[in-house]
Parts: sequence; structure tokens; C-alpha cells
Amino acid sequence: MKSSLFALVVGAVSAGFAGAQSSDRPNIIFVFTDDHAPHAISAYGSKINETPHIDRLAKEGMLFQRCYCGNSICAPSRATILTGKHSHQNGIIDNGKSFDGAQQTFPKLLRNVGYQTAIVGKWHLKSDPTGFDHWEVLRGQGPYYNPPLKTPNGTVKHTGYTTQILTERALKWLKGRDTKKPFMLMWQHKAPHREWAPGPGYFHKYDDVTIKEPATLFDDWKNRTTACQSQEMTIARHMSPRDLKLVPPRNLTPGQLATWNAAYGPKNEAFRKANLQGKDLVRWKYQRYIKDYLRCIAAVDDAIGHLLAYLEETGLAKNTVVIYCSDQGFFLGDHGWYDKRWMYEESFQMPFIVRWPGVTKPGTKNADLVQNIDFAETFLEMAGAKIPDDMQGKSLVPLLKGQEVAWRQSIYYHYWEHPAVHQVNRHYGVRTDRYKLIHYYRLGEWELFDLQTDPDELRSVHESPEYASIRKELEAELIRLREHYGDTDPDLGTPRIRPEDRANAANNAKLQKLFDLKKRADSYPEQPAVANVPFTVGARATPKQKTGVLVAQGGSVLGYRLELVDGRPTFHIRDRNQLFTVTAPDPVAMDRPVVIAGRLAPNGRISLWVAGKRVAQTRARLISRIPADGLSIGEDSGSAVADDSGTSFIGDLTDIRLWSGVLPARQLRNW
Ligand SMILES: [Ca+2]
Repeated sequence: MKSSLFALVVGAVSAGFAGAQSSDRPNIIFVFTDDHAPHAISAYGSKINETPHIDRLAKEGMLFQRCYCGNSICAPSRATILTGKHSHQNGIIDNGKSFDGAQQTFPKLLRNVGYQTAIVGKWHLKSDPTGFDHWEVLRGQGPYYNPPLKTPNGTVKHTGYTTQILTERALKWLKGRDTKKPFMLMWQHKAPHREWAPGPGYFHKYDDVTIKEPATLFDDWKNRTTACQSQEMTIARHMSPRDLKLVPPRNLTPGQLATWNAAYGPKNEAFRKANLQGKDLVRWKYQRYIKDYLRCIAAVDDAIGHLLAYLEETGLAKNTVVIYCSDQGFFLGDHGWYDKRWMYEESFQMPFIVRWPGVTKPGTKNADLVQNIDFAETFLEMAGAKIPDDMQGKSLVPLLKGQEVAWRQSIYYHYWEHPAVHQVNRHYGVRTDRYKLIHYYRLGEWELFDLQTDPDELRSVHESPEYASIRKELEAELIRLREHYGDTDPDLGTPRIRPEDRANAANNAKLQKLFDLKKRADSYPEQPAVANVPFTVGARATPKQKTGVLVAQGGSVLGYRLELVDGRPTFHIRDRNQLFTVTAPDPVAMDRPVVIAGRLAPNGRISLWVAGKRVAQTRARLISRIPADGLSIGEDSGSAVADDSGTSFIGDLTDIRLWSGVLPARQLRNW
């Protein structure tokens, strides 16, 4: 029996720990990418690419066929992995939040039992990493080229392709680590995140082939809810010129730019000449997108090859668990889309492959319903550490050992980030072996899919009488899961409007509307209507750090941002990619409350107000459309309005207001 064989091996690992022979406890390398969907991994049956090095991990370990995230977006998935808790418990319900690094995480707990811990690469949780002996991380999303890496001792600039630099940095740390202790390394790539910029050496991969299109590339989103019809994530209409490589990345060196233009220039010229329309144009965009996405993956796969070779050369491979994972899945033209966010299979599913030499039987597959809430518990058990009671998942170690254990029969999901880029409505839901029930609770709409008869989720059977009893069971299960995980606050992430401020706005004839925004909340439920109107935005701030965003709405195409830069109030307006900035001549005092406001006048002039005095002004213009990215307070979430991603505000931020109209000086004084 395989179970008894593996029980012996595992027994040896546990004994090693008990005997304080720390070197016997396995090292853990968590290889983590961003937005790598399982259906772009050949071990998962990809029809569009080959990933030989990731496949090798599957051949030598266990591949989880049904691993799901709890909230399909970057920062929330990362916070869940660190804490073993769903988003509403760890505080990161969307990409705009800053992670509370004081909370319990698995790296801290591994450190407590003598592990060396390190993270190299994408962190994306705004606050500085905690619980790591070594950290060097990208700032925010980080660029594909020439990445500045933030460390405890400041930011260090690097020149080259980010995937390769993160590989060099990870290997450098491995080589210099304390070899007397076991280690846990989180090696976290930016790739293959938007905007899918390939590295040199990969520009011409796939040039001579046509990548297979998904069956649902021209989905019409019928037989589903209005949520499905109102999103903004189509290949047909929602890709930017930079996504499509019709313009190069922003920060290339002259040499990199020359190489880039040599690769894309002729292809883009041919595209412009062809003057494609309709479905032909969509097909071209799909090919451009998917090839660049796969080129980014090819570089990661090669990097994994280098890492595995290093582990073998040094003998580390024998006692090192190597995991391959990505924060969620991604739409690869499926349903006509790119991006993630939905509870639909393509974005809901995560790749999860574990090679644990001597413990996990090579070439095995597991079909249990597992989730990113389970990872922290798994790593703790691997290291022989105690699993805290308040973690919400279950260790996967018994599954990795091939043991028959009672396992969960349903998976819970909740997505919050709306309104925001791509306009995917908030929803929660439950998935079982065969069915999936989704509730778009702000819309009051539901979807029910029978995954056996409709694996592509094209036809909701929620209203179908023959599924009535199934629907009832799933509804009950969804209520049970929401209570089980403690996700029952209907106002979570929803700022409240104070009645006195609403009255205040009504009394002022010059002003059309006042949005009063709760302290430090984002994802404002109503998208403030700043298109083609003058407005005034500001806050009472008591800064404790000289640089930080007070409030922002929009991103790299349209929007505004009010912030402090080296203590100086700064106000940006962006309209159709052009950025206008006004900066105060003097810094404000730290630790003292002051009202800082930006005003956009009907003639397009912007002015900056500090304590009711105008301190600077310049020419700009009205914002021509409502930005896709939502409003965020204390940070600039989603894509950034200014040219950098913005720093989280540290200090007190109260009484944040956005007025539609020009607020007179008198009122700017008495905020
Ligand atoms: Ca992601």
C-alpha cells in the first residue's frame, strides 16, 4: 500500500524535527507568479504553450487539479496566503488596501521555529514586509524592465529584465544564507501580469505560429446576469495601446528601446497597413496579447529551470519542497476577456504544484477542493510548527502524503473591488464538485452553473425549475459558509455618508453634490462624477510621513490625485494620458492638522489650497470622462494617476470631501 510506504518516510521527517536536527526539516521554496492561469501550463493540459520546467515539478510531485482562490485579484490572494485567512479577516479585500503587517503570518511563525525567511520580488501589499529575515521587493506592481527593489535599507536600482533580475537576486540570497538553518523563500515574479512585456530573447518566440483561439472568444454573455454584460475587460474594446505593444514600456534604456523597436516596429507597421476591422481586429489583438503573455511565461519557466539546476548542483534538491503557484487564474481570451476577478473557472482556479522529495509520490494528481487559505497551514505543518486555531484553512500535508482524509465539499468565494478598473460587480458564491452558485448582491442577481453539462459556464440554470432543489441546497450551503468564515458584515468596504454633510451640501446653491468619504476607505460605492465638471477635493490631514497620497480617483488615462511629496502638497489632473501637476512651494508641518485641497476650475485651471490659502496654480483641463478606476483614500489604488504608483499616507486623515463645483475660499478655510 502506498500509504504505509509514505508514512515511513514522513515519520523520518518528524523524527528529525523532534531531535532538533534542524537540517532535516525541509526547506521551502514558494515559486509564485502573477496572473498565470493553469490553462497556460502544459502539465494542466494547456493547448497553447509548453512549460517544461513547471511540468517537471508536476512529474516529480503532486499537481492539484482543483485549487481555488478566495478573491481573484493580486493583493487579496497574497494576503490570504500569508495569513491563512479570507480577505475580510486579513483586511485586504481589494488592491487598494495596505496590509497590516502586525498581524500573524506564516513567515513569522516559521521564523519562531528557527527558519530563515526571505522574499524576493513582487509583494504588492503597500506596507513593508514583516516576518522576513531578508526582503527585497518591487514597489507596487513593479515594472518589467529596470526594477527598483525596495529593501529595509532603501531602494536599490537594477538594470535589465525583471524576471532575470529576480532570479539573480533569489540565487544570491540562497548562496549567502546561513546554511545551519532551514529556510523558506518566497520567490515572487511580476510576470505574466499586464502589460505582458516580454524580455529580450523572447520577442520572436511564437512569431511563426497562430495560437489556438479559445472556443468562447466571441462570447455574447447571454443567459447570464447583467454583471457579465457590463464589465470592461474585453480584448475587443478594453486594451490600451501599451497592452497591445503599439507603444513601448515607459522606462526602457536607449539600448533596450532600440531592441524593443526592432522587434515590434515591423510587426506594428504591418498591422497598421492591414487596417483590420471587426472580428479580424479582435483576432489580431488576441494573438498579440496571448503571444506576449506566453513569452513572459516562457522566461519564468526558464528561470525555474535555472533554480532547479542550482538545487541539484548544491544537493539542496533532496530536502527542499518546491511549490509552483500563481495568485489566481486569468482569462486568456475566454469569454472574450483578459484579466481575472470573476468566480468563473478561468480566473477562480490557481495552479498549485508541490514537489516534496521522499514524501509526495511523483507524478500524482489530487482532485480535492483546496484553496489558498490552506497554504499557510501546509507550510507550518511541513516545518513541524503549530497551526494557530484562527487560521481558516486546512493543512494539505495529509493530501501530499497520499492519505485518505475527510475533505471539504465546498469552496467559498467573495470578490469586492467594485467600482474599479474593469467594472466587475461584487459577488460571492459557492462551488461544489459539480455546481457553482454566484450572487451579485449589489445587483440582486444570481447565476447557477452545472459544471458537468456546461463546463464553460455559458448558461445559468438559476431560473430553471429542474435545478430548483439544487439551488436551495446551494443557497443553504452559501449561508453556512458565510457564517462559518465570519463574512456577514454587509457594510464591509462601504463608506457611510454623514447626514449633516449631506444637509450642508444641500444648503450651498453653488454646489451640486458633496461626496463625504469615510476615513481610510476606498472602493467608494458610487463612482464620483468628475467628467467635464469643475470640482474641489480635499481632506484634513495630520501627516506623520512626508510623502503619501491623500485621495485619488482614476489611473493612467484619466483621473486626479492629491498628495504630499516631501511634505509639499501636490495636485495632479490626468486627462487622456496627459498629466498636469501643481505643487506647493513650501512643505506643511508634520504632526499638525491642516486642510489641504485641490480645485479644478471651469476654465481648466488647477489650484492648490493649504489652510484656506491658495498656494499655487497652473493650467490643466477638465477630465473628459469618468475614470475606470474607483476612488481611493490614503493611496492610489489600481493603475496610478501620476507617473509613480504613490505611497500610502501615514498619519491621520479625516473629513475627506469631494465637491462637485468650485468651493469658495471661505469654505476652504472652515473645512
Ligand atoms: Ca494577479
